Amino acid sequence: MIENDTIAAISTPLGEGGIGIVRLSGPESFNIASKIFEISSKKASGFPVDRFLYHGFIKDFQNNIVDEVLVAYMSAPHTYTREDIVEINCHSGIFTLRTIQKLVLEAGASLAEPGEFTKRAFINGRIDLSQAEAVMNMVRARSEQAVKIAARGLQGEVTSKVEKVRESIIAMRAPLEALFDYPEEFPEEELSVISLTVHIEDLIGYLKEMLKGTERNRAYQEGVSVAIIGKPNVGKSSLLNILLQQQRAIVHELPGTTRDVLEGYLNLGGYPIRLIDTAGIQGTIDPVEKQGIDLSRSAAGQAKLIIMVLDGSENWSEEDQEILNLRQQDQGFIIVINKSDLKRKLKPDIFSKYLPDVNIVEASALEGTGIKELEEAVVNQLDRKYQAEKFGESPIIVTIRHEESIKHAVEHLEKAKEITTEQPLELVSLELQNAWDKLGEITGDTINEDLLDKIFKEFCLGK
Ligand SMILES: Nc1nc2c(ncn2[C@@H]2O[C@H](COP(=O)(O)OP(=O)(O)OP(=O)(O)O)[C@@H](O)[C@H]2O)c(=O)[nH]1
Ligand SMILES: [Mg+2]
Repeated sequence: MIENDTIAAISTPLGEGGIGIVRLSGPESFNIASKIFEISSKKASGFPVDRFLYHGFIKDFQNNIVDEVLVAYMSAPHTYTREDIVEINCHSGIFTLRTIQKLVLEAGASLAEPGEFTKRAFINGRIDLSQAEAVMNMVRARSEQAVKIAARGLQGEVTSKVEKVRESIIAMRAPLEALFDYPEEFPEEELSVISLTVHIEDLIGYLKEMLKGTERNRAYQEGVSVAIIGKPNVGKSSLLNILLQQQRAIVHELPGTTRDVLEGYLNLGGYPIRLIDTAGIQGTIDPVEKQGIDLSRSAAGQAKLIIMVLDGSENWSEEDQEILNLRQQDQGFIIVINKSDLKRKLKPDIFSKYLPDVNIVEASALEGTGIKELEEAVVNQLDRKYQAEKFGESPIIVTIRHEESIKHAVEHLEKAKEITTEQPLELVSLELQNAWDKLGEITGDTINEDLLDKIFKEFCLGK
């Protein structure tokens, strides 16, 4: 599966910045780069010396200077892709980066597909598939916790656990296979079915342990959506702004100010949070407002946690009751009684009646009181939802793909365990083989080309 062409792409974000990098990988990397790179020092003997930085200029084919750059050449196999790599460090301007990319393509490179550098690292055996996915998780990490989980994945923690189980499966299958191949030499009576069953049970336990905390790790990695809902004018947008510490949404004394779903990102207790402000929910005949309210309902439906805002200076209403009914069983839920700077009208008995166990925070978005308490309530609810144990001791399965493979492997092992008592042992061996295959999908050892392509397509360009 070794690919032979030389690929290139801009590997840093497209935007103004100190440095931008155009990266090449493949056997022609150096030849291609040298067509457009003019080294400044005439004394640079032996160019290119492996892993040295060379100062010089990128020139187009009409000999015009495009940019002043530093170029590094790294020879195979000790590189990210295990191929020859050239990195052109230029000034990070969109036009400069694009021009240099265009020049290397004209000089013979082909444009890398998203994730193709990492795919080559996988194909060439430098990393396995779970490590490649950890690379993507690292790039996307939006909190300290997410970085820690990705770093553990990068070091091959998932792989080593999975490989341990796969080795045990091989060890279990060996006597079974010997029995099928040489029945005279290995009489069936000598095979301990009981010890086989115990072994399989151990593996099932080990794999199930790996699945614990999956949802939480995914929450750290992918973030959690939290929707702020409530009647018009209760202060939802004011709360969004104060939590985000920026004027993200328009706040106005007129009810029905927010018409669309707005969102912003923040970090609370290690959770990257997508905070969603919604249009105030009420009965309306205005078609635009109606559409906004439909969006509010659907945002509420998709959120992991709902913050329902009430205006403490008003009484509980039927509309509040309707909004309360949007809450689903598996969602976290917090009530904010806002406008606590005003005279309180909302009667406390309403909560004992409708919301006996609910988490209530009193706040004033105007004066900034109760916000810390609200943040703590959010983290508490998420910790409870994801059963956060002490971080670091937990397993690190993050992706749904890994989770599915492990679950399937467990199913095969459970089948294998069942049939050990009934025989035939050929079927036990087959189920063990299936479990082994399923686990191999995690490391990429047993995976088909289409799935591989699908995984790497999700990577960003230049990675
Ligand atoms: N006194 C007081 N006024 C507040 C407080 N929070 C918000 N307000 C005011 O209430 C009005 C409505 O605030 P918004 O944040 O726009 O309310 P909203 O819930 O987003 O309203 P819609 O977008 O119309 O659904 C504005 O005039 C705010 O200044 C508060 O804690 N105390
Ligand atoms: Mg609003």
